[in-house]
Amino acid sequence: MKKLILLLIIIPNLVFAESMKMIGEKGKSSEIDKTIEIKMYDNYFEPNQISISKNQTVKFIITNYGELVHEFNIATKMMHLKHQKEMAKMVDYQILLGDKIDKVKMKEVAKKDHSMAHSHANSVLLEPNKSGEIIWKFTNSIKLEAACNIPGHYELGMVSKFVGL
Ligand SMILES: [Cu+2]
Repeated sequence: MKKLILLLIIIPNLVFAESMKMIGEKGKSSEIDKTIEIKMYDNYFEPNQISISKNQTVKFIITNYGELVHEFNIATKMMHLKHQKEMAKMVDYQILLGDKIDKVKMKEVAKKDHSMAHSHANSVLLEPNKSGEIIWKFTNSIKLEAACNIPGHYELGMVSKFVGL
């Protein structure tokens, strides 16, 4: 029984690690091939298309010029759709407040629900007028897009396609 429980804990994490590996890996600052500036508005990114080559390490400097909280998350469309459910939960928990992130509450809730911790190397979540950085190495030829998964934003077009992989 103990083994079974252990497996049940390990398997979802392995699956997660696997899909994360599929989209690439956290890049090293000593290996940056190019830097791309991303501007966030309500509710779109500039640029909405990003050229990447396989095995490039890219530093993204992301700034939120909008009036709402936005996310920049590098993943497959499938992963984004899954992630949107977590984001909806963050709104339910009142962690996401339109133009604010309640970080105290986020920490509190994350103790019970780890999906709410929201610290992955492939994404940043930014309040208005804040900037963030991601260094990402694109190790695979796979269809990727950067998206904001805050409820409604993706549907409104807050997505930027990666081309060239
Ligand atoms: Cu957004």
